[in-house]
Amino acid sequence: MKKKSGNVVVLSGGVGGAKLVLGLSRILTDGQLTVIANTGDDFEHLGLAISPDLDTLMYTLAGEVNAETGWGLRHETWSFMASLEQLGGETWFRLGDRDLATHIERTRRLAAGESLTEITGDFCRSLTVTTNILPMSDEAVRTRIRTDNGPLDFQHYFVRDQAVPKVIGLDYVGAADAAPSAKVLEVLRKTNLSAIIIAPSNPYLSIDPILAIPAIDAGIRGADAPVVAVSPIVHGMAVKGPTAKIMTELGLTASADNIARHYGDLINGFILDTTDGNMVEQIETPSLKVTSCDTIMKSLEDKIRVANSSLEFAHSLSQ
Ligand code: FO1
Repeated sequence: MKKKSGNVVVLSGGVGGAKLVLGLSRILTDGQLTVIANTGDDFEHLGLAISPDLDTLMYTLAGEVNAETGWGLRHETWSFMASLEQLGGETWFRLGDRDLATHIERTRRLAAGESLTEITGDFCRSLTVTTNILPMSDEAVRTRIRTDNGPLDFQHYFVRDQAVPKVIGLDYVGAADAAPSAKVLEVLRKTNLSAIIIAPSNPYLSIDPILAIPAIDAGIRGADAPVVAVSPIVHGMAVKGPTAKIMTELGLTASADNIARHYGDLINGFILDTTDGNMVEQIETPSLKVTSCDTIMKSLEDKIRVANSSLEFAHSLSQ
């Protein structure tokens, strides 16, 4: 049964965050859930405007995502890639034939002067996605990874180089001067906001680019709702992707307590996995409440269960 509570805002990257967002979308009513999505991974490739996290969220909520990869579309075909390879073109970033339509239409509309927020809203409506997916900004913010091989643009680091180079720092180019869209500011200012949830996405690659936009960080701190983060580290390992590797390279132990420390006083609540339950008391402070649950999200039931736990925990913090 769908719940009637206040509005909920989620900060999310792509694949990992989309799982929690899908769970939340199944228990909140239409219009209650807004996702502020990372666009630091966006790039221009083959002349096309690619927004991987927006598309992953949209395809996941539309039930159209490729379940094996967690990104791209199901029932995909790859003729374009095969022909491009024959011509000697760049094929390290895989764009499926169906997925191409999204990038081509987005590129056309951006060139015609429409905003990424408007285009994303229209695409979601066309795919009957009722969750509000908002790009963090309509201005370009680009995550750049400082590695022992020099600086790399996000997708070159993540996909082309398979996250192998050693990370020595991260920059969110353009973030300090970027304004969030009016819709992002509006949703953070709502009086009936019941929770702001930081999805178990990679803090460095997916959440920090969002928080690096000063008005978003200030908007979250000023919002009338508890801020709860779900740990992406379970028992010293990343549920997905290079979070643990990056933490180690940055000189940190990959552990749930270091994730909580990373978010610092931005969060009021922290959810770690049951296997890290022994850390609850160690992390808890008068201003940070900590709880544990099974955070692994494989089935739809898992996603709904973690979504329910996150909402109940957030609501307990505002009592
Ligand atoms: N990830 C890969 O590992 N390899 C790819 O070739 C790839 C292509 C791709 C195309 C469209 C899209 O929306 C996402 C795509 N991704 C691919 C995923 C993406 O690089 C990352 O998962 C996110 O940027 C990190 O959240």
